[in-house]
Amino acid sequence: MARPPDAAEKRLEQLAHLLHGKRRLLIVTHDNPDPDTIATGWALLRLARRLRRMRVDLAYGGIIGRGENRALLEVLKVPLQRLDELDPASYDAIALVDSQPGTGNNSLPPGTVPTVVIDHHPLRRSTREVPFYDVREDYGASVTIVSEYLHAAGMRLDRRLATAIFYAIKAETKNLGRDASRADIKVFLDLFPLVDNHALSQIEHPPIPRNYFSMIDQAIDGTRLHGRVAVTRSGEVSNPDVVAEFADLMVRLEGIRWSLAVGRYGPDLWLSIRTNLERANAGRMIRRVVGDLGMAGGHGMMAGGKIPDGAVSPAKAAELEEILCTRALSLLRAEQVGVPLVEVNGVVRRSHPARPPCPRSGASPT
Ligand SMILES: [Mn+2]
Repeated sequence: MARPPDAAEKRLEQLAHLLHGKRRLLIVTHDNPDPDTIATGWALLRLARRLRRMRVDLAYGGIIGRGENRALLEVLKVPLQRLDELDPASYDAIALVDSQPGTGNNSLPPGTVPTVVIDHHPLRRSTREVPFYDVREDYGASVTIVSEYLHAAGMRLDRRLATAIFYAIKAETKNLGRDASRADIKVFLDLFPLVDNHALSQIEHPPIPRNYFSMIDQAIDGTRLHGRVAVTRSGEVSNPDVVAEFADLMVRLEGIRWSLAVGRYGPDLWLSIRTNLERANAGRMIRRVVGDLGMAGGHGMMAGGKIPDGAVSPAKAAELEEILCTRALSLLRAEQVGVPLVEVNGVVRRSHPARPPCPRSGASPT
């Protein structure tokens, strides 16, 4: 769907009008922020400061797990703060980026109606109450939306911000190969000459902590193959991002079309779905898998979800994992009984007693 070329200018005017008279803006990313939400928030921070003389802070909830994301913040010196160290009530405007109210994946106090929402996930009803929202489901990255505003405002980007935006589009769309739109490609190409390639390389190849390899070991151990579907039950993970990393890893396995990864972090159960089928809808799939057990959302080829308090006890976690895996496998019309990912010298790799295969061998398909 083509937009008139002046669409960004109009939106920019509306935004400037809305922020008129405001003194403090708080921009909030989604929890366990990824490069897209971080870059969107940072770009919006710069834009808001340009539009209005106001104090603008950028904050996140959850934790920053992936080494790449930690490197992004460090190398580019992104001014991202912890939300629990700020008081949302002391701001007269709040912006939510790459997320929407009521999704359960941001740490705004419940009932908070933001002034601004910028996102590319499916539009939610509660977002219609937000004074300024720009939600474009056809965009591969939220940061592309704000980049169009920066362009319309005639702002020149410095190398740090340009690199952050470029990397966000690169990571979110897997080098433009996953859910990328023409708009994403345009911003990506426009920014290419401005990128700090040394910084980008440091971000994409960060030092790996030793426990990363234990996590890989855990993922391999907990993976069963059900035809073209890989299911990973990783047990406890060191941070929620790891679950998405497992799903990313397993969907690369030859012959695999879908991957589902489930992991326990704190009291919650986290899950991620990936597919390499370009016409699939991973977002719809994960919502059907999760149902009313928790919250979930996503895009065509990637999606994530969470079952709050789904891991308060190992027994409860195991029961829920069973339900989620069984649902996913039947929705994908895959065999309920899988085979281990790795065999050593023809011997099936040991299975961690805390992580039974999904579902337990011999379970009858439902
Ligand atoms: Mn995004």
